[in-house]
Amino acid sequence: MTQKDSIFAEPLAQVSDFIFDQTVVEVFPDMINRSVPGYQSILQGIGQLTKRYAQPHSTLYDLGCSLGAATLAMRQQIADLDHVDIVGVDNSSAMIERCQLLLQGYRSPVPVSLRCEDVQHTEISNASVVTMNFTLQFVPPEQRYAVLEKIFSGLRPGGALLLSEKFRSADPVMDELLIDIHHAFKRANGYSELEIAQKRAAIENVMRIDTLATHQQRLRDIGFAHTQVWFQCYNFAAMIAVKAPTVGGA
Ligand code: GEK
Repeated sequence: MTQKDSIFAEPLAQVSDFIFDQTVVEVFPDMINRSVPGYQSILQGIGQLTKRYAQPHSTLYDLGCSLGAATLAMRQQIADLDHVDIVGVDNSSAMIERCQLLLQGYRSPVPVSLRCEDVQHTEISNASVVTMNFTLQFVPPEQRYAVLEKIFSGLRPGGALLLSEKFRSADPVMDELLIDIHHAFKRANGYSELEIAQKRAAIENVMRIDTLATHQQRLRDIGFAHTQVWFQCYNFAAMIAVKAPTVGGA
């Protein structure tokens, strides 16, 4: 079964930038469950929202799929739709290889194809649901608009983007509060001060987070007709952005 995450348990002479390699793959389910408040609730919500927004004869995307947790949550809800398939994308080959293996353990009429590539290069077309569950935060900030714009163009009318992100508060006092209570959450889940501090140092260059206002403004600027935060716990939030249905309902 899944191993316990102890990657940052011993003092490191120098903390390198975090990468999603084989070591991370081995502990990933434990790591994400103990680090992301509400992770399981968000997966459940992704399933429910997929059920509402998935359209027959369309493709669903899970961008930054890791070990396929969101892919599975989506797939469970669309088994009765005609001609749907899911594309899972991750730029870590270690993640994609393990994801492929894990998916083989589940039966479903819905085909899933996995691609090892940067989401910046993923072509999106005929999409009804696109999920980015804690992935956009790893895309360089200056590339985020282009990635989201490409998703918007590839969505069918009435389609939805499900975007979950760690965020920062624009108010420095409140930001400190959110960071503190998130660290308390990690401590309560068994991470030591050393683990929390070293993980923070490893991630700070690779994960540059936006405010919720930045996210929502960008989604509106791109053209999404409706946006809403549907889940928040501390500095973690899940949003939905919906592309307007065509007038006349086509
Ligand atoms: C889940 N969604 O369990 N292109 C493709 N993949 C990327 C990129 C990129 N540019 N940058 C990072 N990744 C999952 C959890 S984890 C979140 C997502 C976390 C991949 C990276 O390899 C990793 O697998 C994933 O995005 C982020 O529902 O660990 O905080």
